Amino acid sequence: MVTRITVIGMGYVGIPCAALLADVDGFQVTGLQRRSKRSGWKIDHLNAGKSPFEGDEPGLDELIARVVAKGSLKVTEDVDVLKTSDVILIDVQTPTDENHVPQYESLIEVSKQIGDRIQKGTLVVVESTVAPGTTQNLVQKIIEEQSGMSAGEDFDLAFAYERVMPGKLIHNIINLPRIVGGITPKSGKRAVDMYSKIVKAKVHQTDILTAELSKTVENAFRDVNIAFANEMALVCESLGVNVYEVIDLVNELPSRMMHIPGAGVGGHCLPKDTWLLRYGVNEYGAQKVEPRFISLAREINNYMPVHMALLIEDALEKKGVKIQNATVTILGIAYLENSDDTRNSPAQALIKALELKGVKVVLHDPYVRVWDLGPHEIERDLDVAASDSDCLALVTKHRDYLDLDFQKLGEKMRTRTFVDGRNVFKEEKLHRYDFEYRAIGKAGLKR
Ligand code: SAJ
Repeated sequence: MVTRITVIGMGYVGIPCAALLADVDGFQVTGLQRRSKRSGWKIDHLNAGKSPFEGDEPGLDELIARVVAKGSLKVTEDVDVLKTSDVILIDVQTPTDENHVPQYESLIEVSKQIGDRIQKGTLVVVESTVAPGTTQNLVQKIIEEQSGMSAGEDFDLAFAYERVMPGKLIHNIINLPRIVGGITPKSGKRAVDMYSKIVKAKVHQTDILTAELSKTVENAFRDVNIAFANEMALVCESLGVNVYEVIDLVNELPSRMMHIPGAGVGGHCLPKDTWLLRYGVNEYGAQKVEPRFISLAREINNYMPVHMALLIEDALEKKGVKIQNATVTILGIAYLENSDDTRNSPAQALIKALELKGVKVVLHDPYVRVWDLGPHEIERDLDVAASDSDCLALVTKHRDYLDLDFQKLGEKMRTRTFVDGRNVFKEEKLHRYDFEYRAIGKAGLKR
């Protein structure tokens, strides 16, 4: 018997998940994607058997080509596919706004679409990251209202979060343990059985709220760890010590896993999951809680691009260039190395900080194709991006930047300054080419 699975939202999570499920015997998968201006092209692209991602995604290109050729994966914009689905996975974006409130427009819209079309016996699984309490208080309510059915009786409902990151989409889905929370043990078991077909690691079964919480807690935990490293980087800069050496020494102790400081923390998850956690407890909890520790971590991590701008200004001053007259080339617009993903990239905050100081900003990235966060073009040729520039500011550790030719770049630049946001180079090397060098955590402000 064929199981018909619909995956709503063809993004970083929905695509690899749909492709992996489509590779399972007996699973027929449909990706549901709006034909929007920004993402509509993905429908035809995927149906032609091609991955829409520019960065490295080991295994994904071949997998998509294979399952599309075999006919077990197709993508459509027709929501009526929901009427004939045995399983529906929700993989839509859940961003937060400037006040840190989750923007659930997409989640609400697809919940209504599901509620209007769902058949008895269907299993609905929320994979999108949500504030704890959302699956039951929002998704379940909407589906029940629209359909007149009851979750756990007429249809099954679960929350099962992903742990993917760009560059490891397939690897993480297959190899990392999965947490599944069901509205009833039966709903959970159905979801566990499905994931067990694609996940090699353990698939844990729990309740929905515990599963929602573990997702946001694990990312808030990572954010706090990075914030600690960032704060220590600022301390070390001030004292003239290399924080990376300190980290190596600290990490000699078992179970001390000090994280890595840098130009900022981006991505779809870390910058917002703390706020989802806060929203969940205040919206659905018995008492209001104002989480101080994790909110402070957010503040520290958000400061890092601003600090990058100060390091840039300082290096320029040393070379006699006023920041308002400078052209600064940012190396790396993606938030993660060797990826084309720009979601909440620290580069965005750095551009803003620099432009406030009157800087002309030039962007370089070897992978990023779509950048709709400002009027800037992205230059792909490094020599062109460096021409007449007063400063190179490295934000993302793309492999293309690991072996820069400073002699050649220096000749193209107007002023030789380099600000290293990811500990890629040693100060001595830059000095050899007459560059003024600043770096997060080891070569701080000189004034
Ligand atoms: N970063 C640092 N220092 C570090 C680690 C990361 O500054 O020590 C920065 C990175 O440069 C990046 C940001 O933090 O800008 C996020 O990096 P990340 O490695 O956490 O990558 P994400 O956000 O794509 O993925 C994380 C993953 N978490 C990990 O533990 C590696 C992934 O497992 C989660 O599934 C994902 O968040 C998610 O979907 O929540």
